[in-house]
Amino acid sequence: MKPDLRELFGSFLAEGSFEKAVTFGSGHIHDTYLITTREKEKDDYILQRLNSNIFRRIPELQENIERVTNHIRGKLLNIPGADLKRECVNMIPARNGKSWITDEKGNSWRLLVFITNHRSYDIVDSSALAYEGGRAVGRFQAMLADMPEPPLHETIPDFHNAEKRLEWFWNAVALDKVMRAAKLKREIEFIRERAEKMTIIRRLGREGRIPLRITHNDTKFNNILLDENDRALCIIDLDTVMPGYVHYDFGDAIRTAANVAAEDEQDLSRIRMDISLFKAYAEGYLSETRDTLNPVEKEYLAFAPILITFVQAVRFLTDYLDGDNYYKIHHEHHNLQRTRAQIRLVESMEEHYVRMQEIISRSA
Ligand code: ADP
Ligand code: GN1
Ligand code: MG
Repeated sequence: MKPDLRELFGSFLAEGSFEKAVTFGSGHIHDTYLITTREKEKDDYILQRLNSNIFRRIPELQENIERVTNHIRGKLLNIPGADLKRECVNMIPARNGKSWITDEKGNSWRLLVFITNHRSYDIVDSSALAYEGGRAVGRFQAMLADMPEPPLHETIPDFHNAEKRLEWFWNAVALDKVMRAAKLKREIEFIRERAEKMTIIRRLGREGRIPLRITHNDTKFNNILLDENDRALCIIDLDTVMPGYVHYDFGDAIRTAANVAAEDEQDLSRIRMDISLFKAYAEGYLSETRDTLNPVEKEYLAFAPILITFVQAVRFLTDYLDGDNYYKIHHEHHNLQRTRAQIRLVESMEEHYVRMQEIISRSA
């Protein structure tokens, strides 16, 4: 049975009356609806059914987002002319006094103010846009740098931990739950060949050479909303904001911002990393973070996109081997198509690696 979206909407202290609900966006995790209200002057809303297979502790997840959005709102209040409805995610309290509700089936739902007149891009096609994305992510990290104690909850443990991701991958290969491994020799070999060098960021962390900071951890470009002039407004999708290394955000952003094709492009010959998009993103990012990053963090920025794109390939392939339980898929072999696209992108990044290092060392 379909959820009664009107009734769910009524469980929150929103202004305006329900007009209609449509599914919205291209996220891979939650079920997201745009709720429009009848009154022109009232906000519209985003209603989300949270994916509790992936986020096991909804109260902790929501507490993180409450803290993060309150902190950012506090910063914006000190910036003259800041638009608090569009430059920050705003969660609407529920009638039960919390920031989410649980329906009779045990599903959790939350309501956000819809950020009006925004633009969102799955593919970036100009340096100006890439620069703006970099600036937004850098600014986001800077705004959260002075979050008071206690540390944020780890909403998905070991989220970007390459060692764990590889361990789970090899388990999925061994289990071969849906008998797909036999046809994946080339992809499995690609992962095996590179596995060892992908543990470097964790090792630097263990050795105390790079600090844990508060990072977003899901800086896919379509999680950055821009205004009608393509200036960054807001970073959304705050479920994974938690302690992390800056390389996670930098790498994941380049994975989407500098790829000239879609994340799941089927025609592999169309996939490549564009070095001028990389340069623009890096310059935007460093314009906000140059003074805070330590030399080792800077030294490994160029490697970060290779690491995160590799880990993304591992994650898509693990899900494919597991029978597609994690990411939303749109056809039977979608996770394999995504894996192959990410593998091709890693190869393209490897071809550009020396140039990427030069660009970072020049502008850092
Ligand atoms: P997922 O984890 O499934 O990607 P997101 O939180 O990113 O979920 O939301 C999915 C999509 O919904 C986003 O890509 C964006 O298009 C849209 N969206 C989410 N929050 C807002 C918001 N506050 N205002 C406008 N659009 C939003
Ligand atoms: C998911 O939520 P969304 O669609 O922005 C995933 C990211 C992946 C991305 C790949 C919580 O992001 O980690 O990089 O898909 N989010 C989660 O497209 O796993
Ligand atoms: Mg998203």
